[in-house]
Amino acid sequence: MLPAYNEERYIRSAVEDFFVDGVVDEVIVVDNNSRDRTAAEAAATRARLVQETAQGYGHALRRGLREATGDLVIMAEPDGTFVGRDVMKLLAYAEDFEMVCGTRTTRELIWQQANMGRFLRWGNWVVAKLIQVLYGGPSLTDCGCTLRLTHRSAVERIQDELTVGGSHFLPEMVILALRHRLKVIEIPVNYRGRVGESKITGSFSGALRTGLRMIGLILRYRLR
Ligand SMILES: Nc1nc2c(ncn2[C@@H]2O[C@H](COP(=O)(O)OP(=O)(O)O)[C@@H](O)[C@H]2O)c(=O)[nH]1
Ligand SMILES: [Mg+2]
Repeated sequence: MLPAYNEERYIRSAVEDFFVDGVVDEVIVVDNNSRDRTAAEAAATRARLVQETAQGYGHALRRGLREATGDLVIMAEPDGTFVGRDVMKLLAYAEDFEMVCGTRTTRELIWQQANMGRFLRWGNWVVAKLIQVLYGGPSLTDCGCTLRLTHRSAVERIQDELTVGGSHFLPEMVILALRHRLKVIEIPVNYRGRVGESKITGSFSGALRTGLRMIGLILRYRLR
């Protein structure tokens, strides 16, 4: 499932890349009010196109989680940063875990053009450790990796409790999974350079704002 906001340049390639032969049955593109040709480009692919009008990364992903019909639901981004064949790595753990999260902070898998410099890498790591420590999670080293696999049954357990519509959505999913005692694991995935403009972590202020919102969310859930 691919959330898309103005991703006309890569959406077609992304759909093809994630239609991994023999394992992926359905690709859903959630168009989130794109003002470019994203919807038209997606309509020309084998993907199922749905329109989410509530604007935001979290809104788009939550819609995708509701739309997906398969037993295993994989989220990714249609911007060239993730590699379709990494789906196989997620699947390798899907038998033993209900949520398999990717991490983009493994040095060997950060490509040269990737937007994962020292600040983002350590920032993601620190916020992930906060989740790990406060919620008794497995080893977590990235709080913001969209590429993850979740069993349909696990999605159904947490779906109605998801509240975040913005860019800080991902930690909420993990926290709810851990609170429901679902089996969660994190594994290294490739992280490449982006095609098109980054709308969240592309600027220092955007990354900082998202990070602070994540920390606020993580602390608030713990105090409840
Ligand atoms: N920022 C943002 N991204 C959205 C929205 N709706 C869907 N998306 C998608 O969410 C993903 C993350 O955004 P991106 O610009 O790649 O942020 P980055 O990964 O931090 O560089 C992309 O696939 C976007 O197309 C939205 O309203 N805002
Ligand atoms: Mg991205």
